[in-house]
Amino acid sequence: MNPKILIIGACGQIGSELTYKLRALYGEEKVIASDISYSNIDIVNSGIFEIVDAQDYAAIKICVEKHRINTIYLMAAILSATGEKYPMKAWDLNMNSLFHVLNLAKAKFIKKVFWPSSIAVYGTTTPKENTPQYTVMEPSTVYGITKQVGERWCEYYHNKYGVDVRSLRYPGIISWKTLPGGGTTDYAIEIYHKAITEKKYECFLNENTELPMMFMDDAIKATVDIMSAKDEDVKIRSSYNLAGISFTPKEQAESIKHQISDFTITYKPDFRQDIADSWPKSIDDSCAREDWNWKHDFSLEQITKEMLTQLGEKYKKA
Ligand code: AKB
Repeated sequence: MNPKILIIGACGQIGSELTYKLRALYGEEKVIASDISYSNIDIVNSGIFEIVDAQDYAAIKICVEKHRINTIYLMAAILSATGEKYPMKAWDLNMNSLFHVLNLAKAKFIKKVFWPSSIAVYGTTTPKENTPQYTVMEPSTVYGITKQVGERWCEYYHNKYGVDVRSLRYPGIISWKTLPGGGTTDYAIEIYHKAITEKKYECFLNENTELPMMFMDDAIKATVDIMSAKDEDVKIRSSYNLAGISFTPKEQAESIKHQISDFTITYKPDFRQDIADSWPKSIDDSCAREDWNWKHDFSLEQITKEMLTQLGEKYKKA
């Protein structure tokens, strides 16, 4: 199948980079970017862009029919930290948008769906080290609950209605092009911005909070790989564990100091500490590695080098 793609939530951190990558792979006219507002002017100006509210079934359907879309990447979501401030908003956006897209696939308006899940599906009762694909899942955040419930629905729509839905449990994603919004892992990006602009950073998690993380290039590669994998190789239709590396804020600060020797970090944990404490420290992603040959590339040192170089140039130009 030649993909004709709609990205919902294309202005966000992952949606924007996915838009650039998919356009490079399939051609500009094959990838329609959409979001609820014109919040990322680079994306708006980079090709075909439509205003689409992810909670409006009719609006998504009109866009699908207008552009003869067969594949949707649903990247719109309220993340963990913002979800705790606006629980019902998070529930409504994260669940309604998923049902709309799954129902479009069930009704055969589209053929394929990508929907991101997260390490937030896990909770305090989950084994923390090398967390297995199948284990106890008792998420304690609204975001985590929506992702866990969403996974169940993805699997249900696949088993009951034959919907080709594919999903990954993203760890914290580190990138320099578009800022993240409202996640617990956002500190791991802010730290690089502050290292360049102020040479110091006050971290909202404590120094030994170890979390699973990944560079954006790896996350995009995983997304493209699972979507282009053969149908029979995608054996898990809830969501795949996905891992890159794991580190603490202290370890990340050390890696920054290798390049900016006078960088300093202080710690002032806030409400996000409880969220981070409920998540795994590291992830066993052997199912993804076995089923569709997933492999990450970027180490912490490589991420730090790339982030400081790219952001350094960005701030120089600004
Ligand atoms: C968040 O921190 O909420 C997200 C995630 C891990 O899904 N980055």
